[in-house]
Amino acid sequence: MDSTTTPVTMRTLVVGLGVTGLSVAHYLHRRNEPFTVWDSAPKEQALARLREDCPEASVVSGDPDLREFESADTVIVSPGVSLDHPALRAARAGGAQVYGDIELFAHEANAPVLGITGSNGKSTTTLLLAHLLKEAGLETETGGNLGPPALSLLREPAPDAYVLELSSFQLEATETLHCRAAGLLNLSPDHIDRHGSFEAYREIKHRLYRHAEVAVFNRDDSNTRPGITAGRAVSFGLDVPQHDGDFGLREHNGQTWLCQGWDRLLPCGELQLEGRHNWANALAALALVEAFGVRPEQAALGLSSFEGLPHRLQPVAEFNGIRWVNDSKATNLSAMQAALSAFARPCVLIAGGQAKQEDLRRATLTLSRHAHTLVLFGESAQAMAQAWADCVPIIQVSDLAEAVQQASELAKPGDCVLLSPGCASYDQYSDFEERGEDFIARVRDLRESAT
Ligand code: UMA
Ligand code: ADP
Repeated sequence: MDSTTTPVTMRTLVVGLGVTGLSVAHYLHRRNEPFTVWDSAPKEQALARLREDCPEASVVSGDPDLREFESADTVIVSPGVSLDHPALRAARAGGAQVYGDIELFAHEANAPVLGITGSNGKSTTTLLLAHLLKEAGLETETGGNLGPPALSLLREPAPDAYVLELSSFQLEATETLHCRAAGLLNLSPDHIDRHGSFEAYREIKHRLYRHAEVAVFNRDDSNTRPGITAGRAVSFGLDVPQHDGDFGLREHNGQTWLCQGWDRLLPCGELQLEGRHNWANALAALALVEAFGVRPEQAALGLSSFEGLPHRLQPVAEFNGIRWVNDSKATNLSAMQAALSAFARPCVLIAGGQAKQEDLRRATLTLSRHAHTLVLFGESAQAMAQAWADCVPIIQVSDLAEAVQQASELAKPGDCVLLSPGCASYDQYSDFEERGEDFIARVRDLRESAT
């Protein structure tokens, strides 16, 4: 899309009526722009909300009428709908501009934007960054992929900054987003079914750097290194930084410190977040905050009051000498490996669900170092058991209830039982939150029956 033109024209189609579609509808309604919503199977609740808030909108459901798409001028697509969808191909063939809600947001943003993407750690780093800015006395609006949708954040008077978590699905449909600073945390295979290959996924993630003033990258992950077209680059990593402006770790008096160049900022032990991966997230947040004009030594003061998010290495209970930890948000192998590595002692690991297209053998070394027993459940249990048979004792069960029961029998005092599935939840749950809540409820039942 041409960044100088108004993005919405007369024949506008909104594709998808989830939270994004509704936020787009509200946006168009406020501007008195006529539009039609298409959703293959809209939810009754979303329809009711649309009818109430935007009574002028027409809605089409079921199979798309390709002629409607061919004659559209503008199609605003929800992130869950692939740009390869036949209806969107028809729209492009007919000359329509096709883009997502973040592109609309980019045209409307009335304050600097800090953008965060990556395969893992986006939500944690986004909320940590917002927390640091707030502690520094700045007002932010925070959302995007972690919700609420970006367009719903826009307000007058403008906040000091918008902090956005951005997914590959959103970046794919974004052209002109200008970030004061853009952080790409890490890259490992994810959403390959949608993007076709790791290279395509990587390229889409790099779109965040395109109009960024400062590109924050992870020097431990060469896939995140920005190309020459990006703005000023600042790196973070879990080693000693080689340049004054970069972020990393230093040892001092027996403690590991977060630092920038030579300057020590905070001992890692003062973070409430567990695991070295969270040190990386904290360093990325500091780099982004600095790009916004807050001094890292001031921002670091806010790090220790951040408690982390539910379902990410969330402590659930400790009884009979056993710790139970919920990391249900680990929906890919890299997140599962990061979680396992966060514990000093080997864990009983509960894993499984709907596998992503990943090479399971990639996790064998971490499993043999950090798990003493594996309890596998869900659709992928059989494939995982086969791939990991020679590195750790395995028990296969049918669901999480059974997994918790088995884990309680296998764990010894001093152990940690970790739910870090390494898989999506959709085979047995509606989302990772439902899976995590189920785990928490079962662990609490167990604790009650144990006391
Ligand atoms: N739909 C169709 N045709 C299709 C596919 C979907 O009509 O081919 C319709 C569905 O019937 C449904 C609507 O589209 O009514 C849903 O749209 P959506 O899937 O884009 O979902 P939203 O509710 O708009 O939520 C989206 C993000 N969803 C996805 O990327 C799949 C949410 O991220 C995000 O929080 C929200 O926008 C606000 O920005 C979720 C997610 O799973 C949490 N993200 C992925 C992840 O984190 O790994 C990328
Ligand atoms: P995202 O929004 O990218 O899914 P979250 O912050 O919600 O990221 O964390 C998702 C999962 O990834 C959790 O299981 C968490 O423990 C793990 N995780 C968080 N940060 C990292 C990181 N930097 N590297 C690898 N795994 C991480």
